[in-house]
Amino acid sequence: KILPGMAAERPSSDMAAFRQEVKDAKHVLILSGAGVSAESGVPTFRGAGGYWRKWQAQQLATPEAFSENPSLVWEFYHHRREVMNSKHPNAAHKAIADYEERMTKEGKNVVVVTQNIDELHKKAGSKNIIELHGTLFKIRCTVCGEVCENRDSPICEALHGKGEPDPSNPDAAIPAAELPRCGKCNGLARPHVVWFGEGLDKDVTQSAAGHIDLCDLCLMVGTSSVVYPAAMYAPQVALRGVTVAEFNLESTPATDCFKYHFEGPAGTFLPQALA
Ligand code: BV8
Ligand code: ZN
Repeated sequence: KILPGMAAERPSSDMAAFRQEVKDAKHVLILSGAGVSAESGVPTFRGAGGYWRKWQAQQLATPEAFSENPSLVWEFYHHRREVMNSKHPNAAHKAIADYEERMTKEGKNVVVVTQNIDELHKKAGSKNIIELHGTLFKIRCTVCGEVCENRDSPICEALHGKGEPDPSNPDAAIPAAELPRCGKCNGLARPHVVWFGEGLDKDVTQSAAGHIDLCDLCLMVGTSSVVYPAAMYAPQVALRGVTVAEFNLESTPATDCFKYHFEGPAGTFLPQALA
């Protein structure tokens, strides 16, 4: 779809031209989705990786699913936490972190606004990160609201060895009393992530909005642009007439809004673009 005032021609794939814009930029917004972690072996939400047992993520990542069956939802998140024990940042995360380090030394600004909850940008050394949808490694009390970091593996005894993705695995049906509990009031704890139907933290959306309004270059890496409000951010930047470059294996509903589209693995193209 061509938004008003947008260049109507197809996005460019001229890396040399884009690299020149990277050199001139002073405030860079890097938006990322599951695709930036794909080459680290972290399953994306689409395609085969998008299933756990017989469900898709968006059927389990909801407050309704959690209140109906907290044990099943905790198995899902416990599994995703455990998976991260053996996953590491890939060349795309590293290129982004190295670029931020260089730009900071030159007094310039780079911020990563990620939809991912896997903390791989952090592990790669990125400092200026906004986690739009929270993180796998924080839990929040459903009673008193206490948020705390939790990297325990397993997060609790009852989940030890549970959460295997194969559909033949029976649901663990863990009693709520044995699920992760709040360290302060012993209330039932939940993953500190944003589920479908839940609003994003207002401080998070406000700081993201600041970068959307101030950036002079935007990269959109490994996202299918289907989940809102994150899917609106890059088109909003493009509407300001600021250059947006999309890095993805395929075109997305947002591709035509952007000045550049680099089709291929982020692990290949980001190091080229940001070197
Ligand atoms: C809200 C955390 C309101 C949890 C996530 C109908 C129309 C429009 C909107 C809606 C609608 N019905 C409902 C909505 C709203 C809903 C929404 O957008 N739904 C979608 C499905 C239509 N949004 C919400 O509910 C949001 N909240 O609107 O609240 C409100 C407001 C105020 C007050 C109260 C309520 C909350 C959404 C957040 C949900 N949480 N994650 C968890 O992870 O478990 S979303 C989750 O899915 C991710 O965080 C991410 O955002 C999304 C998946 O998208 P991607 O990251 O893009 O991943 P995906 O697999 O889809 O794509 C990967 C891409 O990478 C692909 O394009 C692929 O080609 C590419 N790729 C793969 N490999 C590579 C690669 N690219 C480069 N290199 C590679 N190697
Ligand atoms: Zn509590």
